[in-house]
Amino acid sequence: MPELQIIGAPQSNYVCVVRIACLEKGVPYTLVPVTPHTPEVDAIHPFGKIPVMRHGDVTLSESRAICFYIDHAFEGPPLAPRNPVEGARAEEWISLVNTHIDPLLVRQYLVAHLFPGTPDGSPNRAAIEAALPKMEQHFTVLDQAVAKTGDLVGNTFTLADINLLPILFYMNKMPESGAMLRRHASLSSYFERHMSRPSAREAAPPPFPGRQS
Ligand SMILES: N[C@@H](CCC(=O)N[C@@H](CS)C(=O)NCC(=O)O)C(=O)O
Repeated sequence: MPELQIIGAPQSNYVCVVRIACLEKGVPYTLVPVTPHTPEVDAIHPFGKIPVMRHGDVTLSESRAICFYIDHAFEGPPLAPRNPVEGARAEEWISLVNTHIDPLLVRQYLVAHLFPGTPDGSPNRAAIEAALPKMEQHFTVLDQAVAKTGDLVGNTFTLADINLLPILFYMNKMPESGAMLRRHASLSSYFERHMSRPSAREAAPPPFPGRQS
């Protein structure tokens, strides 16, 4: 069996997603920790984004496609439910996370803290303040979604949860979003419980180079 390579910096929430997927499935992998737009990445992703994957002759970009491959090419517990309704429900959440939650919570809010582009490197307060009211709405939606069973879909940990967890990991670290998380009791206990999974602990994003947290 050829080596499965997950290519991308471990600080990326999407790299974290595919690493958790490998660990939950029980698939051994090697992490190649490179940043976006490096030759290893550009050779596979048409827009140079991470993660990308290499497994023998198979190369893939996009976290959802990589997770599909991990879930279907290997033995192990299903990451996405095989039941049509629950499978569709998981896809619904993955899409909501990728097209709504990540753009607001990560690309707008987190980036305004970590890569603000301000002259003195201080957080971009305008971008943060603009994000907060919309984030409150997102946190409420997620809080209600996990209130009943403690999972996004059914009562098991699925690929939908795997997609959300790395984003919550970063939200927990930032001041406004950390306080927001703690104010949403169901989401907060969901986060604490799933972060204690061995897969989530092993794949947790390390600090960005040159930063403390
Ligand atoms: N839709 C992609 C998104 C991947 C993505 O946005 N990766 C970020 C790192 S978390 C990236 O490569 N950013 C560099 C860029 O946008 O140029 C996926 O699901 O894999």
